[in-house]
Amino acid sequence: MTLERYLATAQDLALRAGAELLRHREAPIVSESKGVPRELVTAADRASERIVVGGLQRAFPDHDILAEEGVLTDEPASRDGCEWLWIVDPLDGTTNFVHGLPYYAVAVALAYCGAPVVGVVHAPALKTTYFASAGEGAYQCVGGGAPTRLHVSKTAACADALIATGFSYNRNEDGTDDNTERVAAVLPRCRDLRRLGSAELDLCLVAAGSFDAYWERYLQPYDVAAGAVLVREAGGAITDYAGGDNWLFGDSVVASNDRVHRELLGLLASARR
Ligand code: 2AM
Repeated sequence: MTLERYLATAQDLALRAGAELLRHREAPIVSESKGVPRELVTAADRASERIVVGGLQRAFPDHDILAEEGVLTDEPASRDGCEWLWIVDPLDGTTNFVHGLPYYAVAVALAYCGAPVVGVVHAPALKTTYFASAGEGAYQCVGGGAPTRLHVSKTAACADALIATGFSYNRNEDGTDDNTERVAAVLPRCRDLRRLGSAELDLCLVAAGSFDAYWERYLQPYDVAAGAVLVREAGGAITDYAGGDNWLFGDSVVASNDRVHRELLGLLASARR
């Protein structure tokens, strides 16, 4: 199975969609709520999605597509069945985009039999593209330069780790884990915490060795699929909070350089909820 053509198409579409996002940033941004308080959508999300999904439909008419805004697509019949499934976040980090922070990205992943095998995360305002495909390693390109190979950090203990997390839009809903207890459990035991606001970029920064680990709940497959390929190809680990494999379609994600994984899982589990 050669993934080269899939990776090249994903890179091309992510770059074109990223240019569209930058064009939208030049005009005032109008955002609407998606129904869940805080969760925003803009014309830029939809325009980016049309570019990526339209391009994928033309290039690979037999493949299924799961895209955040569903502009050109319906929910695929099966999300984790044994076929090719493209997973697209046209604008990950929408809140950053709306507020003028550069941590947002177009994320395009391809999964085979429910396992992501190609991932591209393009952050146009950072002029940085992260990409990986199964067995071929993880890379970043800055400013259109030559790709450089990525490796996770070698940090061996949470006490020396810079760890990222996020807070879900639905954190005020009854019975929802708002992450404050887990922050209270990890913060005293790590070097420091960061909250950048783009799950895909958080994962890429684990792959790049800047973050030693990352955790978050209530994400969707399009928030994590592409970055997960980067983490694994850079030598890292990705699991759910229980240390199992249900991180893509489940409701919790922990990614790390592998070395601090078990300790971080223990800290997260020690939280009061
Ligand atoms: P978005 O920017 O594409 O909406 C911030 O914590 C990160 O988590 C972002 O990647 C954001 O994706 C995602 N996120 C936060 N809450 C979410 C929710 N309830 N459902 C899906 N994605 C969520």
